[in-house]
Amino acid sequence: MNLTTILLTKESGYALIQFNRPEVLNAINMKLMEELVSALEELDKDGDTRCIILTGNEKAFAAGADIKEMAEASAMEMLQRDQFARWDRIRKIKKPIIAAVSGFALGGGCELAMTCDIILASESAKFGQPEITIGVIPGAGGTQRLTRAVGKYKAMEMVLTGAMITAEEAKQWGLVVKVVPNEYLVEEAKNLAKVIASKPPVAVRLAKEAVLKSFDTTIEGGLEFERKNFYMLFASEDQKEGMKAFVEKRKPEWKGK
Ligand code: DAK
Repeated sequence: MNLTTILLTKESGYALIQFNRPEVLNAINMKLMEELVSALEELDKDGDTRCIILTGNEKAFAAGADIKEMAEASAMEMLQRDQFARWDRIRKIKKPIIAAVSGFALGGGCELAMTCDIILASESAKFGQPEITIGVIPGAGGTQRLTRAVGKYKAMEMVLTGAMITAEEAKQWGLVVKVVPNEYLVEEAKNLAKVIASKPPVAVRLAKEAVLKSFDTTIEGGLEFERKNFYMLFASEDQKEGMKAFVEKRKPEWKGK
C-alpha cells in the first residue's frame, strides 16, 4: 500500500504509525482514516507485531477530523460516506494500541487517542472536544469514552465548553497514564510496547478483550467473560510454559499459542 498520510515503521515486536499531515496539524481526513485502518488491520494479522503505537508530531497528535472536508457536507452525504464504519474497525483491532500524544489531541484526535488502549502524553499535550464551538458534538465516541474515563462532570464541562485540558490534568483525571518530556515520548511508548510485546500474545489478546468488555456489560456478565477467557488460557501452550518456567526459575519462551 502506498501510504501518503501516515508513516509506518516496523520494529522487532511492535510497529509505529505516525500521522503525516503536519501542514494541517494531522487533521483526520478520509484518506488518513482509510490508510490508518488498513495498516492497523494488516498489523493485527502480522505475526511479528504484538503491539502498535500511534503518534503524531510535537505540535499535534491530531487536531480533529478534517473540518474543510466535512464543512459543506449534507446529512445524506455524511451518512453515505459511512465513516463510522472505519472507526468501528479500529475498535475491532485485537492487538494493544498505545497512543503517544504530543500537542493537540482535539475532537476526532482526542477520540482516536481514546479508542487506543493506553494513552501516554508529553508535557505539551492538550486534549479537548471542541466540536461544540463549530456547531456539532463529538461523533466518534467522545461523549461516551471521555465520560467513562474522567466522569460525568469533567466530561460535561469539556464537551459543553470545548475547553482543552493539559497533559497533567489529563493524567490527574485518569485519561493519561504517564506524562513525559516531549523528547522522550516516543521512546517511552516504545519501551512500553516492548514490555507488552514480551508477554504471551494470546493472554495479551484475551486480557485486552476482557478489559474492554467491562465497558458494555454488567459486572456479572463481565466476570463471566473474564472467567471464560481465564479458563481458555489453560488450553494454551504458553500457560504451560509460563507456569513451568516460573517453577524452574527460568525465563519463559512464548510460542503465541
Ligand atoms: N481540520 C482541518 N484543518 C485544520 C484542522 C482541522 N481539524 N485543525 C487545524 N487545521 C489547519 C488550519 O486550518 C491551518 O491550515 P492553513 O490555514 O494554514 O491552511 C493549519 O492546520 C494550522 O492551524 P492553525 O493556524 O489554526 O494553528 P494554531 O496553532 O493557530 O491553532 C488549533 C491550533 C488546534 C487551536 C486550531 O487549528 C484549531 O482550533 N483547529 C480545529 C480544532 C477543532 O475544532 N477540532 C475538532 C474538529 S471536529 C466523524 C468522526 C469524527 C469526527 C467527525 C465525524 N465521523 C466518523 C463521521 C470529529 C469531528 C471533529 O474532530
